[in-house]
Amino acid sequence: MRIQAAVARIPKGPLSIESLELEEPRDDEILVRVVASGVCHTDLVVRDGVLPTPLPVVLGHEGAGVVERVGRAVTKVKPGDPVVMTFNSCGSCPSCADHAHSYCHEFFPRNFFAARPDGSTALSRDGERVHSHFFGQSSFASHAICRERNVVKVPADAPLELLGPLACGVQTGAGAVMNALAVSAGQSIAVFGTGSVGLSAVMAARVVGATTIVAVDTNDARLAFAREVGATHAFNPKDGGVIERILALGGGGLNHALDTTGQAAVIRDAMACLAPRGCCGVLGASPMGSEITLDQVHFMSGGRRLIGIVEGDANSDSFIPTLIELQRQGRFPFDRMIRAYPFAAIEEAIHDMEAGRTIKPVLMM
Ligand code: CXF
Ligand code: ZN
Repeated sequence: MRIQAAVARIPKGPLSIESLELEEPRDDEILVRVVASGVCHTDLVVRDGVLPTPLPVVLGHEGAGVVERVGRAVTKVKPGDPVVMTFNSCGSCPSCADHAHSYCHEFFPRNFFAARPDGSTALSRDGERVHSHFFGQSSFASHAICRERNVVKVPADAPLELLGPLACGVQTGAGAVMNALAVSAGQSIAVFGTGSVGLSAVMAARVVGATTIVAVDTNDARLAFAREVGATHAFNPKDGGVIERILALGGGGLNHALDTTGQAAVIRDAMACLAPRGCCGVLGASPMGSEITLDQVHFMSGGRRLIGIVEGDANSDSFIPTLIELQRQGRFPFDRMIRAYPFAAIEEAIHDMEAGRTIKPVLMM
């Protein structure tokens, strides 16, 4: 079938909306009419050629839409079902067997190689091969093909135009707090970086009852927003002394820290804010080969921990509906981060995100 899709053709170049040919879904595949797709920072990192995704490719991995057709082997969803498309996994490695599918041993090939495991792609333009299946979906398009492993059914009355970001950014931040760090009532956390992932973490920390929630960012407007959605303290590194100001809050340091920036210097600061036995989570995309340096004695002697977190440790089939219900109850207002753009304005959406004008752009297909 003919579809409209935004194609990344040259590293760092603009995404061009083109008419492409999309293959029929295979037996184990699901064709989704995309209603809306969030834009994630990782889409831009990949567009810039920092990660090994082949071009030309259709990016996008926060798709929400309606199932249009399913292959013969598909039983999880049927035509007409409203769905969100999340990250992909193999289903057969030790992590998948353990329901830890964000730590799938094939996470990188299944999400970043932008092809089926057999190397084929579902997209083409006049015989030219265009890479599909980015994060098992390539959702910057009017239609996308996914599989049972990365499709999540959502309630029929849920607002599809808002749900795409739950597939990656929001799930990542909220899941880091609720699942990976397992922050509990009365505990403390600092969140470094108040983009959509960091703000989702702040909102989740409030939901679980953390009593000290520190937001750290160089953007004062974002810090003000962070306070509105749950931060009890907001510090701008430009004012200096962030570590000292956090340690002055008492308790010998924080129970938890979360770096959403992927910057080594920030991770080092986040570690420095931890109390003995505190844990710092790291989840930002950084260039291959990036290294972290730590104060080794401080790290070891307090029994502090540093962990990598992918997609918030989420079991998406249950976690995404939970976040939808929390939003419906007014307890997790992730919708406040979203600004909608027509699909044709994809470049404007990306520029606004990069300039810090928009927290989370969502493209309306
Ligand atoms: C990514 C971030 C970089 C590591 C893999 C998962 N999340 C999606 O945007
Ligand atoms: Zn993402």
